[in-house]
Amino acid sequence: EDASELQNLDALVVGAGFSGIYHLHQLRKRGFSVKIFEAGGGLGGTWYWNCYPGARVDSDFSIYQLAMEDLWKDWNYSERFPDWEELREYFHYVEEKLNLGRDIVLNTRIVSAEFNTNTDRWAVTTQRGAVVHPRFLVLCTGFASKPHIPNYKGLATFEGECHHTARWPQRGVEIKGKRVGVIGTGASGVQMIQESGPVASHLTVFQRTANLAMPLGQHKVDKKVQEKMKEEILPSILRRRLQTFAGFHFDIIPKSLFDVTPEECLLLFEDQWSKGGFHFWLGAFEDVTRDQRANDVAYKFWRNKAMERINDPEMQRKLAPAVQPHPFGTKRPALEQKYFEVYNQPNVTLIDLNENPIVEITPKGVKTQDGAEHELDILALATGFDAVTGSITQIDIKGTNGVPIRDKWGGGVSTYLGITTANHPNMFFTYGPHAPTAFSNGPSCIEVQGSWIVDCLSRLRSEGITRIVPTQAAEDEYTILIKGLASTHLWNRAKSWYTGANIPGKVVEPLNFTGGIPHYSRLLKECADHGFHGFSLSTQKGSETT
Ligand code: NA7
Repeated sequence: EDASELQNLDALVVGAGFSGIYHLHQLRKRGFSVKIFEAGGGLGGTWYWNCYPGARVDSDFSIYQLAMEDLWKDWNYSERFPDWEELREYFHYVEEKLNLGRDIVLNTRIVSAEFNTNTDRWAVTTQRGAVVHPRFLVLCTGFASKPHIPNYKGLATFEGECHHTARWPQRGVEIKGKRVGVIGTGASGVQMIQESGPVASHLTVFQRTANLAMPLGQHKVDKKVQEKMKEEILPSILRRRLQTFAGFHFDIIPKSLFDVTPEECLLLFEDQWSKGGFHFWLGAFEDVTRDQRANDVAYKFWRNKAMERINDPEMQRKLAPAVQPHPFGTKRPALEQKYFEVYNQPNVTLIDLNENPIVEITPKGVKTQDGAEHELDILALATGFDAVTGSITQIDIKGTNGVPIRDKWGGGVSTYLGITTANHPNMFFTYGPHAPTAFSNGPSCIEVQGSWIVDCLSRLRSEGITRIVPTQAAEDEYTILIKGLASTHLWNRAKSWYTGANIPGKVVEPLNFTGGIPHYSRLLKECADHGFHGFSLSTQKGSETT
């Protein structure tokens, strides 16, 4: 790299997933000098790291793309829910189409950053010790880039192959004919389990909480059908995303489940169920995630559907408990294809960790409290992430008050607009804390936040402003709003990454903006329309503006 070019960067973008490439392209287009530093060996973010067997997206192909530059015109997905390999091809396509590669530095992890108040620039240090000094730091690190590996006794002694799902070897691992163990039944675990069950010699699943999984509804997408869709409705679908609660092409039903007759409700449930995807969750009556009584109706429907597919009563009891493990939809339901059928296979064992916890990992496998040693060749840790905040707090980013972000958020997260945080000037983050992250289609959330950030930087430049930082008061107010919005619903009744409850010792609090995309967009717009209300803006004396 040309050293001087890197020293005078207007913006350093961290991460080359959807958000990173959006920012690179849009900022470059407006004449900013920008680079992406990406820790992985390729583009794609989540789809670079998550290459475990069966990894695929849970958003329909039509909404899982960037709307900018009419990229969709020359791209076709082959399946309704594309897998990681096809998603990587999509990133490759975008990279070539927009000529992004020349400004992306791969295999480069950021380890620390400190803002220099004399120059209004960040000093950002990479793992190899290189330091760059961008005006703006844009963290496009996603919500799931810090894997969580439970602290099992003996984990390092295991003699087979053991990998976290998000650190699955890029070379792949042969699971056919092997004794496979999977710990965790979140979205990743469910995908890995349904892929392993049919091919492994034996599959042992270690489950702590039953996943209230719903049918994916996968199918091939014909090229002709897709071309027709592009001519007719795809542009509308892409715009529609930003008008719905979760950034999907369908929306929550704005009425109570009890406003309709039980018959109408049942027929509607059946209809949503048959559509596959998240219709039954993100297209539900508005009170399903708000009112326990409405939630009970949805859970009962879900349970009947699951029970029909499981043969053994013991399996039924563990996978579809009579008492719901948490209100339906307050924890991310997985989307599955043959998940429940896997448990009808004779080569599959399901351990309920509440009844029979893991005691230790041995050289041969996993030992449970009942004394059994489950022998394995491959152990997959589908144990999730220090989600939402971990992607940012794993970088040593020092505030202007000397407090690292890890410590600042250690007692609870506070942000302004889910995009910035006090004492960290000229730093933006996307698809992270206090944004619609957990309840949104990634590209939708990213386009809302990204367009705001790009406009903000353009305006600062035209007004000669070199520093922007939210006030503590604005941050406090926004953080109260986040808590208020979450408190009206049942979200806190589930232990999950939505609230940090999945990580031992992490403060349990709402980590997401739960008011939906349109509400969130409105807040961003109001802020910008009122001269970046809640921020203090300043200009470095004598500094040449970017
Ligand atoms: P998740 O959804 O956080 O799932 C992690 C799973 O691992 C979940 O079933 C956990 O059980 C289980 N887990 C975590 N720690 C342990 C320990 N110590 N012992 C046993 N089991 C454990 O992560 P995913 O990767 O599946 O999905 C993350 C998101 O990516 C997903 O929501 C989508 O948005 C895409 P628990 O449920 O906490 O009892």
